[in-house]
This record gives sequence, structure tokens and C-alpha cells, in this order.
Amino acid sequence: MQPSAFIYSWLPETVRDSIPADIIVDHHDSSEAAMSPSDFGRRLSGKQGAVVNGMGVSRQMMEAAGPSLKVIANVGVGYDNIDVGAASKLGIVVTNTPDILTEATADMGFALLLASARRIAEADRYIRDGLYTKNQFKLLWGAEISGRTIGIIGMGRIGQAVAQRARGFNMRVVYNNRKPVDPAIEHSLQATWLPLDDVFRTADFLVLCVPLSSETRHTGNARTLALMKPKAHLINIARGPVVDELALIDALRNRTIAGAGLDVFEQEPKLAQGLADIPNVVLTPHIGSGTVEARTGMVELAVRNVVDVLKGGSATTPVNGR
Ligand code: 8YV
Repeated sequence: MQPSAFIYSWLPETVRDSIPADIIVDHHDSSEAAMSPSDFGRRLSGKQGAVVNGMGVSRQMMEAAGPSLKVIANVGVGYDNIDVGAASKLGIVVTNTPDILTEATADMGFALLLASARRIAEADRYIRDGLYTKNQFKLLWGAEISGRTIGIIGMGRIGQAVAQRARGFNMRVVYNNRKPVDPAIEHSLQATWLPLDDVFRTADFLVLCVPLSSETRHTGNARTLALMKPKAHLINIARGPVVDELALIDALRNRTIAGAGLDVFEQEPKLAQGLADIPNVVLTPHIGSGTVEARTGMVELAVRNVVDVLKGGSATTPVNGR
């Protein structure tokens, strides 16, 4: 049987042209129009491979797709949208796109950190609202970064890249991870492992970089947010549900923390009621990996993973082995 793949993603011509001619490509540009899960399921049916960008893939969908399905390549490093356990049981390889987006996402973490510290979004609104009519000394004062403590939760590739940037800003780095990272990495980043609550307590800037799992859901909650300093800022470049958005809204409204920068939300693309009305939060629409280089590279890698598996080889970046 001729191999076929359903590509649910933006697909630049260069990448499309790299797909061997004997693989039948069924393409839907998810960046132009999202599909309903049921339509997605129908298009997946009978295919051997899938590239998935921003769609949940359940066990039911995989079973409905039929036994020919061999590989699902997620366009993203996080793969909480895919039931990997079910895929493994069904013998389906799941892949992700690590590394290629590390620097872009860490940059975004720092962009939000700086924006929150220096109230960039408020300042932008101030000018657009026509309020900049004279220079004022005591205007939109923010927080200094140099010499402050950054607390990183999740010290994988992206967390480490955030720590590297923090060193450049002369910050003290503390972090929490399920287990401490290699001592050589700790040494080069001058990073100190602390228990989770201590990271919440110590950080002037708390940056969330953990994958979403049942253990990390609501890592930021009413209890842990209450541990934070009133001058602290929370930055989320991980997944929305890592923070209890309603508890965060309370903390921001009551000024028990100073500010937040959020690239991800609990019910994306919906925001919790009231979030957008809070002045001391900077909001961006899940663009952490949003650079030409990262997003193009992610699609390239995802397509390559599918092609390699369909050609009888191994995927470069599997998350569940084979
Ligand atoms: C998205 C991301 O996947 O890599 C991740 O885990 O969250 C992002 O890069 C991207 O927006 C594609 O949908």
C-alpha cells in the first residue's frame, strides 16, 4: 500500500517539496482555518502518518484512524495534546520538536519578564490613550532586574536557556525540577536547586517552564501564590493549566504579587473572566516559539519524523520510543 500522511499544519513549499513523491500528502493548513476534532478524525482515517499542530489527539481518534497509523508528529515540544500512553499501546510513534524552539521560547520568557518588570504594556497603552502630554518624573516606575533572584520551575532545555539569560542580567538563579540537573550544568548556570515552595518564596521573578502533567497542573495555586513576595512577578511560558488562572487573578488584583507575564492560558484561546482588565499583567497569544526560524524548523522536523518512520527508519525525536 502506498504510504499516506495527513498534515494538519502550516506547510511551507520547501518542506512540502522535501516529502518523497511516493508518500500521498493530504494537507490542511491549520494556520488558515482550524478543523473540528471530528473532521480531523475523519481526515486521519486510513493514514499512516500525521503531522499535528494545535489539535488534541485522543485514543478514540487513533483507534478510529485504523491500524495503519504508525506515527504522529506534534509540531511543538510539549505534547500534552496527545494521549501518548494510548499511542504506545497501539504501537504508534509520537514525536515532538525539541531544541529548535528553545532559544525563541527562552527569549519570550525574558521578554515577558522585562515587560512585566518595566510595565511595557501599560506604558504603551498610556501613550496610545493620549496621556503622554508632558514628561513626568514619577511615571510607571518598575522593578530592577540586576541583582534580583529568578526562580525557574522546570529546568529542562528551555529553563536552562532562561537561566543563561538571567546570568547575563546579573541575576541570582534558583530553580526547582523533579530532580536537580547535572552538577556541571548547575555550576555553569550558577543555579541552586530549592524545594518548590522555597522557589515561590525566594523568587523576585518566577518563570514557569515545566511540561504540563497531572503533577504540574496548578503548580501556581492559591497556596503557592500566597508564598510569593508582594514585589514578585510570575511569568508563564509553559502551559496555561500550570497556573490556576482564577487564583492568579486574585493575587494580581489584591497586589499580593506585583505583576505577571502570560503567554499561555488555562482555556486557550479564552481568557478567564477579568484577566484582560487587570493592568499589571502582560498578555501574549501563545507565541513563545513564534519566530520564523523556530516555527519553520518545527514543521521541518515534524515532517521529517513522519517521512523517516514511513520509510521504515526511526524518528529523530520520538517521545515514546518504538
Ligand atoms: C506550540 C508550544 O506548539 O512547542 C510547544 O510546546 O507550545 C508551541 O510551540 C506552537 O504554538 C504550535 O502550535
